[in-house]
Amino acid sequence: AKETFNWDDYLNETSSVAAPPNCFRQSRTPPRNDFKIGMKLEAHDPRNVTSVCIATVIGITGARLRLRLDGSDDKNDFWRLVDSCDIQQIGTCEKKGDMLQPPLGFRMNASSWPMFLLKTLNGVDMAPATCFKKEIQKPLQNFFKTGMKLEAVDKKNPYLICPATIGDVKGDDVFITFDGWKGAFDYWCKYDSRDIFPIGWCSLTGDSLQPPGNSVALPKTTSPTAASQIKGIRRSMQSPQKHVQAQKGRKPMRDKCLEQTSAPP
Ligand code: MLZ
Repeated sequence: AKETFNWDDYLNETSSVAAPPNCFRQSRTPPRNDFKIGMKLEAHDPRNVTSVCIATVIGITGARLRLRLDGSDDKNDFWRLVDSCDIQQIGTCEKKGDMLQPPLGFRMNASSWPMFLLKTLNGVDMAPATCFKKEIQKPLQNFFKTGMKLEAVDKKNPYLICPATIGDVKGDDVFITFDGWKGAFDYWCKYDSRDIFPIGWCSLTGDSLQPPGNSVALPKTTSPTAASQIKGIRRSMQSPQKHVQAQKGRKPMRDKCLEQTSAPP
């Protein structure tokens, strides 16, 4: 899907602007991902953030890790950037005089936790300190403006990063709306969320940016100019691949019909 979506064309077609990089709490050059699958680390339990647990790297995607807490099930995997402050080297917790905790929903009897932990840490492939990158400072204030485009994690499908638009701004909060999904995946977050990225992020990290969805939410009262703009966008979305390529020398953004509403997962 990566080749089929092009930000420059999309910004043109939607007459919109990208959110400038200084809006985001993300390093300008995405941090290098030096982790390997199977490595273990300490992570804050997303369901119980005051507890620090042992986690295993289950997958690697761009600058993010797919993590699973040891002793938890396979239904609660979560994704963290390699420069997230939610993850640290094994031993950090103990150094601070804290204790490693069983994850929420520990599969076994609570009394078996000490033995489980001992076994888990025995002969483990610990992620070395060099894997953990420093989280950058957050921007001094919320610089986002309504209408700016960005790349954002779909919280309902957190392995996906998708084209999005700032739908609203309130104080330190921003409303993330996903292009072409009629609001089904939209959410509010803080401007310094680690789940939102400047455009071009995925192409730098090697993540595959999802193309926008197929449904265009039409404004209730459509001005003649907006109407013709939408028609233009629709035309470019509907054009068969060969036709668009011949015409503009690029690939279409999507091949399905716009009217077709894709169901949420
Ligand atoms: N399972 C879903 C994924 C939708 C992802 C949308 N992201 C904004 C579907 O294909 O319907």
